Amino acid sequence: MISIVIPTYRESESVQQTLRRAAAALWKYGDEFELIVVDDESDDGTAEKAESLQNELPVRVLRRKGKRGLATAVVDGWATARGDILGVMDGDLQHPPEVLAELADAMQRTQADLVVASRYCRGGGSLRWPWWRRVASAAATHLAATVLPLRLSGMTDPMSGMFLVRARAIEGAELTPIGFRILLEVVGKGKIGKLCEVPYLFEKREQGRSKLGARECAEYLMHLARLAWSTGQLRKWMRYTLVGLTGAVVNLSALDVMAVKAGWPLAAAAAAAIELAIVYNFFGNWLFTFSRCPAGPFARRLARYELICAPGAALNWLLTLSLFGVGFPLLGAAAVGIAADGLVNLTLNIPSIWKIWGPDLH
Ligand SMILES: Nc1nc2c(ncn2[C@@H]2O[C@H](COP(=O)(O)OP(=O)(O)OP(=O)(O)O)[C@@H](O)[C@H]2O)c(=O)[nH]1
Ligand SMILES: [Mg+2]
Repeated sequence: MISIVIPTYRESESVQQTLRRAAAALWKYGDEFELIVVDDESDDGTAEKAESLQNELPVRVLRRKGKRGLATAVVDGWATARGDILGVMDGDLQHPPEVLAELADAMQRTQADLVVASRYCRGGGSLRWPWWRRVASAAATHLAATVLPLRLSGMTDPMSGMFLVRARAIEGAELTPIGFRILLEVVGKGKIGKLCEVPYLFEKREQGRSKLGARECAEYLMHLARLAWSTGQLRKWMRYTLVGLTGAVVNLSALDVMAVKAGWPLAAAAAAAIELAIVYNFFGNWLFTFSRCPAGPFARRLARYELICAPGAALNWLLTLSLFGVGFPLLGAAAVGIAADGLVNLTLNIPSIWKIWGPDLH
């Protein structure tokens, strides 16, 4: 049985159509299902409108009193669910309800534990969304992938609010999300083996009002930080930072020895020092940060690491040479280069860099 939770707050204009279309899609799919509307005391009659469909559709309405929050509404809804497959979707028609059938079909076909409707995999997208929402969404997605690279590896849309998960995958997991993002909590705390994604087009909101604001953004950051801690990725982050900092010392010392003490030409010394630091970082992270990662294939992993680090390394080299050229002390110039290199990798490359030490590290 499939249990779909639909969290609502002031969605009286769209809730009935959401329920009718969701039910039609799941009837067509063929499996038994229930739709659970979780409403937080909407004062526009949302709950009543949903309840009025209870005789025609398999709908239940859970009215929460004195509580707010999308993600906790989903957890409370799932707690009353009878299905072995749990799901969630918005009640404002931004998630086309017909996609539910595609998710169910994909789960059955692939036997995945989690099937996510994604805007960012091939074929997905957002319709008529203002540019600033697109940028904010992409930035928040990248941030999540950067903070939790191991858990979110292979997932293009970790912010998605539409997905199905097998109940057994989150059985016993204590889900205590803050704010809007329930999927992060599921992936962070559940035992998700196989993941599958289905592309979909996120619609523009036509009715009602958005509940996403500054407060939800702050809660998102808090939620990410808490998940980084509880999934152990914060510890890995600390180790990764330590390797990076000692790698900077390797870079600076090698430059000093080669350029100053041994008198190598600066361009060659800087390149060699940077390369030495890259190799040091690779082995440092392999042994210290990701101590349980699989050993091989070694050369390919190192080659991939070198490739991803190349743009940052080139910037490092250029800055070292040009700043020294305009009068900076050599090690000062190199320190600026190293900082810029680190920043490039931190902001753009963490998800792909961490993958190098194996996709199944936790
Ligand atoms: N029960 C419950 N539902 C909520 C709450 N906040 C939002 N929702 C519902 O969660 C779904 C998503 O919220 P939206 O405000 O549409 O968020 P969004 O889709 O990210 O943002 P927009 O694109 O601006 O609509 C909708 O069905 C809302 O009614 C809440 O505090 N409690
Ligand atoms: Mg919405």
